Amino acid sequence: MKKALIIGAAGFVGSYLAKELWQNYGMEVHVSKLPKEHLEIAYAHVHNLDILQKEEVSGLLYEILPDYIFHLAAQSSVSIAWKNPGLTVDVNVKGCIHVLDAVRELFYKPRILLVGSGEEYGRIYAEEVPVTESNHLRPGNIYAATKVCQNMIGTIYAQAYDMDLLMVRSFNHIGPGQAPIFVVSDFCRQVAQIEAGMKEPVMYVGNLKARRDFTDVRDVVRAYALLVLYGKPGETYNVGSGHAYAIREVLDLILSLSGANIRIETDPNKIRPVDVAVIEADITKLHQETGWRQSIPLVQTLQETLDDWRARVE
Ligand code: A2R
Repeated sequence: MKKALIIGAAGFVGSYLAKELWQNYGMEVHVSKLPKEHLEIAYAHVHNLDILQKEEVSGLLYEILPDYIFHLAAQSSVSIAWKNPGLTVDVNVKGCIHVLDAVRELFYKPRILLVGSGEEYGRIYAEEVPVTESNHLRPGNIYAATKVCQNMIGTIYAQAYDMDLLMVRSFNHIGPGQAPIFVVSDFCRQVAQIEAGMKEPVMYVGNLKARRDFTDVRDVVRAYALLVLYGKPGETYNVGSGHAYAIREVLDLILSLSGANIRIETDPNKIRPVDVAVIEADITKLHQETGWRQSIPLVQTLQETLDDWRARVE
């Protein structure tokens, strides 16, 4: 039985990935969380780990001896990265180096997937859409810059130390359970609160013109699993739907799922200092090498995310 370790599993993606690996691949699944976090997954072994402590990373790897390592741990909020760039650099760059060095020092070569972001492309010119993996990287925020750095360091480690390491640039992933600092979850929470009479019937929104590539988190973790099985070492893969929607279109879809009469207002706090107009993935490489295709349509994800918030606000 293959063993998988998911580092940083108490966030949005971790438990979905654990389920995918256990249910569809029969792997023995180990997950790590920060000591302060709470995480219970019936079919996974849960471990405490702070990736800023290199010895802790090495200790856990020797304890588990995983075949596959999924590195999800990150300070993944763009807005928190503006407020706390130092922490974001520490966790996303230094923490990643700790993981890579700990793996490099093992007596065998597990396969590692480093999870990056579509934000790494930053400003994408019209003629570059949809964006391929070889596109220029022009990160427009601190979070994106740290993920570019992670990708570059990963590429160097793969070459210099012949490590079995792959990287992904994941575009916006959405679904039930996501924190409301992300746009779809935020909108669904506001609608659920309005429906429950907990909030005036006004939605506060940021930049509605930005176009983003949204994929259901369950499709995203399916891509991660396929990539550790079929991807090529040293390579970077876009993971996205291949289609960008304006935030306005997403908002309208969510509103169409609710009977409530809702007014829209702009909240200046939700407008980011630098925003990128269009982010859309070219997913040819992922599809050609793994056969992956999006399977869950956007409207289904929005419906399930809204229903999840309806249950949570109750
Ligand atoms: O920041 P927190 O308290 O929410 O904890 C996050 C955790 N994390 C750490 N884990 C170990 N050592 C650290 N020093 C450390 N700092 C933060 O990593 C959180 O529980 C987890 C990452 O989960 P999320 O932020 O929810 O990311 P998500 O959506 O699961 O995405 C997974 C990956 C991330 O690398 C994103 O940047 C990328 O996909 O898009």
